[in-house]
Amino acid sequence: MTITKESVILDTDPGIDDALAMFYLLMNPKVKLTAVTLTHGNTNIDHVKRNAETVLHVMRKQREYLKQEVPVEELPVLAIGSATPLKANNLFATYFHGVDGMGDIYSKNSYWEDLAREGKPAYQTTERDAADEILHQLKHADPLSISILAVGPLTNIALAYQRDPVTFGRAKRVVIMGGAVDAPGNVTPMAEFNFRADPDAADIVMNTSKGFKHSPEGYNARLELIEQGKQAPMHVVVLPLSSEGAISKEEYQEKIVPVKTPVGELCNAFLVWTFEVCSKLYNIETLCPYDAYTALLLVDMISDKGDGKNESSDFDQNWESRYLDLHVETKGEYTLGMSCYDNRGWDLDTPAWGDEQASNHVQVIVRGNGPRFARIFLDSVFAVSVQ
Ligand SMILES: [Ca+2]
Repeated sequence: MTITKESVILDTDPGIDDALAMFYLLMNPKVKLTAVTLTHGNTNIDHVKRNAETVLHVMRKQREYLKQEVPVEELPVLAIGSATPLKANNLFATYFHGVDGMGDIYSKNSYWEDLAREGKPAYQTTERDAADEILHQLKHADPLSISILAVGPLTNIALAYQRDPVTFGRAKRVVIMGGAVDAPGNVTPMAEFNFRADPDAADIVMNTSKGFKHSPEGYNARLELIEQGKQAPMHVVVLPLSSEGAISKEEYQEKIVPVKTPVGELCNAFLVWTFEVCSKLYNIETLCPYDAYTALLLVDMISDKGDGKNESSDFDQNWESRYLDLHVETKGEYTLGMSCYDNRGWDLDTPAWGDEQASNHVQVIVRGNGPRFARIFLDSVFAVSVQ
């Protein structure tokens, strides 16, 4: 059986759960990770860059350990992106990820920083910034063949759209970890961190979904628009906050702590911090690596060619979604970054935000399968290498 492999650009702010998502994607046989584009977010862009480099070098070490060789031209491009949100002030999550964004691993052990100095390639470099790299890759690939997975604030994605909306529309879909829909926020009562960290960018990206139809007709209409050099509506998928996708302390101790591979060593170095913080801040003994959970969502969507028809039932069996006219609050004093939609029902006489033609059409995931995620994630990133 041939495996359907999809090109994926990961936009990310590592970040602990970002690092876990990176490892999951780098090891996944269905994914060809063509770029890792970096944004401010969990910590500042300099720390984010160092962390991404560390993850990619640890992945190089993992390949050496497993005696796998990947030619340099097949390694992902690493592109540095925006240091600040479009309009808002920077918001960091160092209380959760540590000042360095990785649970203060560098101050405890210089090994992690020294890895990048070994002089061996772990990624491809570019002079382009993140938004330009995204556009460059979309322009030079078949239309609707590259997916974007965005697991940080959406600044780079919004910039790519603003710089060239026609080329941006060539992306097959953009799958986003973000927003709190029908649930409280995490960084404020109303808002989830990634949407709150750049609400203007998040709203711009939601707006790219206007006119999207997830059907064979919708797919063909997108292709036609692209062929005519026109802007095509974007398939925007949002995985909002939920309590699903958790890894328990027991699973961590059983499946991760004993793992002595390069990937296991790094994850253990930062997860010690994470479980302490979860216990101290939230009085919970579980970790919800939302970014990795969203990476699984993308992998489950790969069998969909973009026309709403899944060849495998992984998505249909494990995820439930609704299409919402979703917007993001950009001006609120108490509600900045809030996910807003009309939950009074669709059959009202007046459209929710005044103009029915202007409705967004965002696919929002309302249910997943947390235990399945924990099993798949732990098996694919850690179990293969337990010695
Ligand atoms: Ca993230």
